[in-house]
Amino acid sequence: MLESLLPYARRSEPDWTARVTGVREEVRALLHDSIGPQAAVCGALRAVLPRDSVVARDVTIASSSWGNRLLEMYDPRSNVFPRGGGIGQGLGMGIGAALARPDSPTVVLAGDGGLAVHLGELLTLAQERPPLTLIVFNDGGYGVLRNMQDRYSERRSGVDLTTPDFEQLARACGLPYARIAAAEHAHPVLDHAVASGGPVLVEVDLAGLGPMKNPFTPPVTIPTA
Ligand SMILES: Cc1ncc(C[n+]2csc(CCOP(=O)(O)OP(=O)(O)O)c2C)c(N)n1
Ligand SMILES: [Mg+2]
Repeated sequence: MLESLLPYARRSEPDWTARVTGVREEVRALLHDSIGPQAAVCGALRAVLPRDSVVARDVTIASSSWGNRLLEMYDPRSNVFPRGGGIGQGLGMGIGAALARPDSPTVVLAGDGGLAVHLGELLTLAQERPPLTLIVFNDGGYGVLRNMQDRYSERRSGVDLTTPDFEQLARACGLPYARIAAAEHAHPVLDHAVASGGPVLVEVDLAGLGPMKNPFTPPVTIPTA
């Protein structure tokens, strides 16, 4: 079969690999730049995590903008994301992964809104105490929907939510807590949390950390009246 195709085979462009590598680097640099201070969280995560760590992600801006794109993954089995797009499952999936792989630290990326949907899983985390760092990106609501409403509609509705005090919530559950409120906190906080060998709730205070260059909106079509 292959032999019969040989007469049609052509040498690929000699600099093809270099061009592809160049485009990849360019796209990654653009993305890195566009996510502003969250790039520090992305970089710190990869720096402190072993290559085989599971990173389970809920459907939050941190996942859609960089966790699913910029954060390097080395094995499909460490790459856990709910393709159906439902919010709230990230922590449960991460706990499952962490209990299945107790020798490697697991990280969960969740938004404050998504975490609220399955908040009871915090108690599972507190009970089972796997080596899991739960990073909650707190922007006080459904950030991605807020961005879409700000861009495409005249007013906001149902997107600015009551969010718990995560420090008190963690304390009530007997979970260690740490906060990232500036880019320079990312590395030491995550290093400490991952090295602790147990569960930690890390809150990313997005108001403190600062905005992305462009508010993230997903590539979806909005139906018009
Ligand atoms: C079960 C479910 N309900 C609603 C939605 C619609 N939805 C998609 S993203 C999102 C906002 C999630 O908020 P949060 O977890 O705080 O992440 P943020 O967008 O603020 O980063 C919502 C409500 C969904 N995907 N799944
Ligand atoms: Mg949010």
